[in-house]
Amino acid sequence: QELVFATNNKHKTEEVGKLLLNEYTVLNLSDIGCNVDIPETGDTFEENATLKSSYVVENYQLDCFADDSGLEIEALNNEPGIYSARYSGVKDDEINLKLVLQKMEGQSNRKARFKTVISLIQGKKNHLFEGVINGYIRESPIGDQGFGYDPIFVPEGYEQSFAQMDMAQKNKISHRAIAMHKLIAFLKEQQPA
Ligand code: ITT
Repeated sequence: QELVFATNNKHKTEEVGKLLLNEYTVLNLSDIGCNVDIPETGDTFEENATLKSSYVVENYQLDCFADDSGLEIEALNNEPGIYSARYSGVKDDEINLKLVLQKMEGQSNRKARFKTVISLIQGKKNHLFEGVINGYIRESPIGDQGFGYDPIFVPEGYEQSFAQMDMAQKNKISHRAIAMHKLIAFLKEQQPA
């Protein structure tokens, strides 16, 4: 069965694809011929996830889900939050990560969390699923796997950053995996016995 995932982010597609393996084939925006960077003008993860899923429903008449996520850092009043993808003003993971480290210089409270909200639109109804993982921000980046802020985020109870984990390991604990498991459970409930 095919499932449309309204994203342009290849890393998200890969992580989500692995979680849905054997159950669904994931099609991202380019797979359905959509080459638009859907505007994220909302004030919350919920609103932005819904803007992305609704865009596909309205323009392609396909049921679809979308993921809006970000890093919330306690000492920065939960920034970058919904601005995670463009914290510095540009959509460049490396520059945005550097800006976070700069703002966190000398800061002793390193607590942070990653959050994902998934919006699934099925039959015109919007269903929201959330995933959160707590952790802390390192003083310097480490690791070369994953994407975004992974090299500076260490999940609670672990020594390694997300970027030092392979995808299978990150997928066991991540914010995105937690939200996806809720989505998968919901989809299973929908299927006739
Ligand atoms: P789409 O909107 O096309 O899905 P995007 O990259 O713009 O892709 P978001 O608007 O949700 O996605 O922005 C989330 C940003 O937060 C993303 O660009 C990363 O910098 C960061 N981020 C999200 N999930 C992450 C993860 O699992 N690991 C590291 N950084 C993450």
